[in-house]
Amino acid sequence: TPRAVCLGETMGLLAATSVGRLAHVGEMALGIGGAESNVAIALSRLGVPTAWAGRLGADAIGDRVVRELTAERIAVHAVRDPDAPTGLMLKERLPGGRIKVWYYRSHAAGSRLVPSDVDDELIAGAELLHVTGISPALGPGPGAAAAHAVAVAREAGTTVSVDVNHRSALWSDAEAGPALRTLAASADVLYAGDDEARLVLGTTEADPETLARELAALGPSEVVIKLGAQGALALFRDAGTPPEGAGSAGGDPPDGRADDRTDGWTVLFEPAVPVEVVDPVGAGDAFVGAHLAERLAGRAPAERLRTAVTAGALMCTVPGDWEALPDRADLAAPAGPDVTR
Ligand code: KDG
Repeated sequence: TPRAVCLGETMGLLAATSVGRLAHVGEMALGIGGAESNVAIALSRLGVPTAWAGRLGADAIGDRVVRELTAERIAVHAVRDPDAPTGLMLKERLPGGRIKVWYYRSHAAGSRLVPSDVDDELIAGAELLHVTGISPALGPGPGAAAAHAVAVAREAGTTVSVDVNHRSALWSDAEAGPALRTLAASADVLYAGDDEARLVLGTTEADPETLARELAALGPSEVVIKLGAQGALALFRDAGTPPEGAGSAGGDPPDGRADDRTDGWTVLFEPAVPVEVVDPVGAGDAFVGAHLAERLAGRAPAERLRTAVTAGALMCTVPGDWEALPDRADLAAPAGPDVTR
């Protein structure tokens, strides 16, 4: 049985193979994409038996999604919708390394996900449920399905992980703010970028630690703020495993990490691994998947954060939303040029 369940929309992904406007580009490479299935792939590659749940068209792209996820050893729990196609996403590669994403997903199968599509037993039998703010952005059905999955998880004692994942192409900030706040409040583990944290909180506050503390006040026992090229900050309730290097003997925290234990919460900072960014899409999912995998492996918060930052950095160095997601061997490999022996 799966230890983790990721619920959301997975689409066909057409990525331009050369730089230029889609008005001119002649060739696109076909693959699949979806934030929640990216996290599922990350978890699976890091050794966590994982399921992905969602709704697909009864079409060839739907078949492609099933094949790819199955090949990643993910248990696919998909409703196949005969009346709607699988959604599509186009990636345009613009000069200067900028990547623009075009969605063709309204009225697609994923937007027609409803609570009755959710397999309650699958979620109740797992240790972790992962959902994102993309589901409520897709419409009331997927939003209700995610909320239902979260309710089932909470009832069963399954840990709820939420990545805010605000998609401004899908809904306005004004609509998203309150809905994302409700979802965030239902999480045990919450992931947000600093901009997303401000949107959820309706604040202009800039300091990541304050953002994390205000998000934790909504309910989560662990909040992770993704700071992109800066790194990441985690705030967690002390009840669990003490952070690495924070034993009763005291001593200085490891380099580059702030360790501030007050009021029953600990805050940790992990700087980013500097890399040459080729394609940042999927880096956030790599980060979240790696963090959750380490959590399920019982690793201490500092190690979770370090692995997450490493996985996110690795993902930035290659094109593709998920293909480069690391396995354990990739994470253990030393940084530097690849040497073929
Ligand atoms: O996080 C990467 C995702 O953005 C991508 O793979 C597709 O789910 C996706 C989305 O909604 O943008």
